[in-house]
Amino acid sequence: MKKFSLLSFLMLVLLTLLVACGGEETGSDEGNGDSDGGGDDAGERHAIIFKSTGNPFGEKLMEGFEDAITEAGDEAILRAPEQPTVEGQIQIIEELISQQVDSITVVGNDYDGLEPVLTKAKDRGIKVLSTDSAVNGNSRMVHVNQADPEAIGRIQIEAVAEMIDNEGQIAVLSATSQASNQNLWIEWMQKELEKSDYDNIELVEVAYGDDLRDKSVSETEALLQSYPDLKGIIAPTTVGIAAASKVITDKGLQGEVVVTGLGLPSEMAEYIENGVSPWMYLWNPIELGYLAGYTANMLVAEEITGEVGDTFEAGDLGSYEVTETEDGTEVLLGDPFRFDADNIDEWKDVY
Ligand code: RAM
Repeated sequence: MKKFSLLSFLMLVLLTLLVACGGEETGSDEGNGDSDGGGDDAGERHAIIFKSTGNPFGEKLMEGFEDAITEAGDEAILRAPEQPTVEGQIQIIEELISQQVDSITVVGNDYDGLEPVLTKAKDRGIKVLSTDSAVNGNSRMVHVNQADPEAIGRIQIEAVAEMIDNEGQIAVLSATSQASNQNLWIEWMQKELEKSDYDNIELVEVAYGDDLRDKSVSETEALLQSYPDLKGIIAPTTVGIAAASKVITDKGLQGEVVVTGLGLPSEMAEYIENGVSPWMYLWNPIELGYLAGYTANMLVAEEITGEVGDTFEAGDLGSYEVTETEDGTEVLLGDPFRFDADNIDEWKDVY
């Protein structure tokens, strides 16, 4: 009897310690998983890794992701390397694997480069998905896409063409040369440019500002210096478009060089108002993050598998379906939205 009580006591101590340790690892999880409709267990840990730190678009995306995860009573882990490199993301993913998180959502700095580490994560039972900048079909279970890449690419050429009256030199100021989202959009821009409507438009260079503000500024300055007749810059990155617009404004080149592309209303309002960027496009980064968080939760709850035909309700965002892409599957948020002088006021305080 005495022996039994000692054993029971030791087991109780061990159990208490285990619960305490578990609590520390999972942070301040509260509530249970019922509110997400997925019926999963509470206390899951869902991680998202953006391209790099200090990008306001990434912060909004992660804010939406965190909303979806905390609404479900789970813990969101928000990470990003300091520089937008694949190595930085690999290191973070290795850490998350050893922490045995339940899901990893990655905004890929490289399409193929994360495959070995993401395969390792999947082999350990972690649900893996990408959003915004896709990783390849072997690396992910599903991609949460902002909008159709063809539409995103083509509308930016249509926009710049209209702004420069279908004539003159244009350049692209992108993010990193490996970013799969920008690279895909640029491919569609190039396809759009093959149309005879654009015979008098010449794409002179694709420059890379790496989604770093200072590098985007110096790349814009270099473009202006190399191509004195440049008429337009397309920056399919929120960091690039704001940097390019600032350079054009500071140099007093309004009316001579136009800027368009993909921008955050909060960062671009002044340049839409001063005419440097007559209009631009984007989607709601908070909603994109929210949809990614919801999808991660659905995968962990095994409500979906990421296969074609899976359907689910993502809270206030409505219903979604998993569809096929060239090398995998995706969930699509919606259409890109145009921001111009008529509507920028409504959006500049939202994101
Ligand atoms: C930048 C990032 C992001 C992209 C937006 C449009 O903030 O490169 O991946 O989707 O721009």
